[in-house]
Amino acid sequence: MESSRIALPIGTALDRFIKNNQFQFQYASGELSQLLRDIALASKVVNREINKAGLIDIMGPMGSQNSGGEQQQKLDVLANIRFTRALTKGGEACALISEETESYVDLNNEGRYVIAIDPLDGSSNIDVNVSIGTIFSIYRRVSPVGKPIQDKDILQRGAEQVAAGYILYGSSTMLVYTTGHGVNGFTYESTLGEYVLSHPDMTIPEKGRTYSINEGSANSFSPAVKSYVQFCKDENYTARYIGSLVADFHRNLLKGGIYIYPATAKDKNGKLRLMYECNALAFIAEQAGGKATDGKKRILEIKPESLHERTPFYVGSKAMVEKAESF
Ligand code: AHM
Ligand code: MG
Repeated sequence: MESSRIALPIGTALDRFIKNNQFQFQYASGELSQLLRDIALASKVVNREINKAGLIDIMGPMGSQNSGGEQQQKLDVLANIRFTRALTKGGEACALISEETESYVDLNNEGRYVIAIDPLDGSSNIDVNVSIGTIFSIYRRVSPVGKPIQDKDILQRGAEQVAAGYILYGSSTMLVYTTGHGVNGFTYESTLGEYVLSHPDMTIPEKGRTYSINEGSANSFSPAVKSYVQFCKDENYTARYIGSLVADFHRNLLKGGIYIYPATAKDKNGKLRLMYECNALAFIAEQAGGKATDGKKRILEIKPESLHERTPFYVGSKAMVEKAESF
């Protein structure tokens, strides 16, 4: 794996980085590179809109619900429009799976890729100026181009991802992605309008001392999860929970830690969505040397039965996820 990486200096612009590493892709025709650029461009537009929230009327609820029956925020809808538009214009993606739409969107083109995206995750944090994120997974279309899109194109296992990433709209805006050759992080330089390489070849510490779980639901955790949380306390670990998956994941990626969203009484399969929340972060975690499971099974091995399926999620430092599993 290492031998196929080109080391580029910190400060390298995303475009150049993508171009220089294009040879790593199995089907190096430039389309995947273009897709990554389309996503990066849409994220800059979303970033600009997020930064204006509070000044113009884009905060607060939309008055409608998403695929999961949750309140859509105005920015959820705006972000969905921005990413859909960028990916439609680009023409490399033939279908789009989004948290914000009930069924997948057929883009009616010759694109060879299928995208699963949560355009704006953690959106309950928008109104209070707390970090939010975008999460995306990229798959190769399986059926021949030109024929109708089939279930097997859409419902692919996470292990089939050819690339995945997230954008964190935080104290600075970052894009972190993998194409299966390690993980690289880029920080947005707003005066240049460019993402620049700031975190090359990211690896997650084997073990950390931070656990992230919504303990407000502790009464309905399984005995195993309760015992693991007690273990974290006995070990004097630090509890950190932002309630924005991308932000919690990113912190743990840099510092070491475990993020858990287990099954609860309210959400029997956990709350998080396999296809556009868990798979991308699982791919990144593994590429960084970490681990992601549903408590028993590798997330990337789960065969989705439906677009919006949920799964319990344990992700982060390898030794910590294995310890949690042992409970
Ligand atoms: P969303 O897709 O509606 O924004 O929900 C996902 C978010 C995650 O970012 C976060 O980790 C989780 O929901 C927090 O849920 P809870 O408030 O139940 O702890
Ligand atoms: Mg979400």
